[in-house]
Amino acid sequence: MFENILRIYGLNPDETNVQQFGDGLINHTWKVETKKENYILQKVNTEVFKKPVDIDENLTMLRNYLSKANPEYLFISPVSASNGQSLIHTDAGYYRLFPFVDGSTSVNALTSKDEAYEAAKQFGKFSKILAGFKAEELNITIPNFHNLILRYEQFTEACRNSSSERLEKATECINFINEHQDIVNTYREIISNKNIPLRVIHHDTKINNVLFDGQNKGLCVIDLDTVMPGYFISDVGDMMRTYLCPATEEETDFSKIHIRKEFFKAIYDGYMEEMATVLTDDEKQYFNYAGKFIIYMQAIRFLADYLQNDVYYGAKYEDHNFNRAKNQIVLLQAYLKLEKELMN
Ligand code: ADP
Ligand code: GN1
Ligand code: MG
Repeated sequence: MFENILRIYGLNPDETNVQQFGDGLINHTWKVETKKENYILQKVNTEVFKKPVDIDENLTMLRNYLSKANPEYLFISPVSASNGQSLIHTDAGYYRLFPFVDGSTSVNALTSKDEAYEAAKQFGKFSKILAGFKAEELNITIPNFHNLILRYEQFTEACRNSSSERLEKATECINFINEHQDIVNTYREIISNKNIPLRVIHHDTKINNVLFDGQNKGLCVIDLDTVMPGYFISDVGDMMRTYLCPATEEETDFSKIHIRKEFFKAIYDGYMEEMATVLTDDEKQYFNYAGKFIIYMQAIRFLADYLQNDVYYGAKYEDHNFNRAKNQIVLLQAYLKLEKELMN
């Protein structure tokens, strides 16, 4: 299956080793090893990204801007195939190839607060260098991706259309989501505040979208498919969702879910080291709202997917998305308990 694709990139299939790689939920990712170099091959999920060309154009715009604004910045550009294209379209789908960052690692959960600091700094640096880029020039690769008002509407729609069996199982979770609609109302406030601008936002700052070197220093951010105009709460919030807790969203032993306060400080320090001079005073007021915004939205997204028979995230076992939603609700409960103390 890969032979044709590898040849388009000028690689000899007989001299390459191709293995599935990473834990991304959306695209298919493989590591391609050759005698000379290693690569990451990805098949774009076109159920999620309806127009892969839009992503490819965004990557080109970002690369062009970053190479001038900060030539030292490590930006992982897709490799051009022999036809000169960085996105290839075959009968099997859309593919792109990235250079594998040698010596890099990625993790699904953080063990030290220094890693949280490093990762937050990498995402902060990305937004800071791009602060002069006109965010509205980017293509919108997933419309309304982090629009919480719409996500809430999709969730209520999913409740209406769910099977009675799944609806019954999810009742407690659904009630929790409905009782916390104040989180949606705060989002309304934010988007109508003229002092909270749309910026170039990564929109997927979970921990396995940062590469680390062998000494656990942040190297660069990856997974740029959802880089779009957005609000800073999206990036800060997903860091809180995935760095504060020692357990991942896959954990089903919910007793392992708790918030590590010192990791909050590490996120704040790392991100603010880059972004303190960029964010407005109004944005800074919402720093700790960011955590509940994204955890709540992720709970809604997993729960809505469960109610719709797992069409978006897929499920590796029967109640997978139900458990992920419950996990995120437990995380949100823990976050809400500590919310007032976190900034101190
Ligand atoms: P997805 O959209 O499915 O999450 P990612 O682009 O995040 O896909 O890639 C999945 C995983 O592959 C990452 O978490 C990381 O471990 C690894 N990866 C991706 N790009 C590179 C790269 N250029 N060098 C090294 N590892 C990479
Ligand atoms: C998806 O692609 P990946 O695995 O980095 C998802 C994110 C979710 C995340 C939850 C395009 O991210 O929004 O937060 O799963 N990406 C898309 O793990 O939906
Ligand atoms: Mg990813």
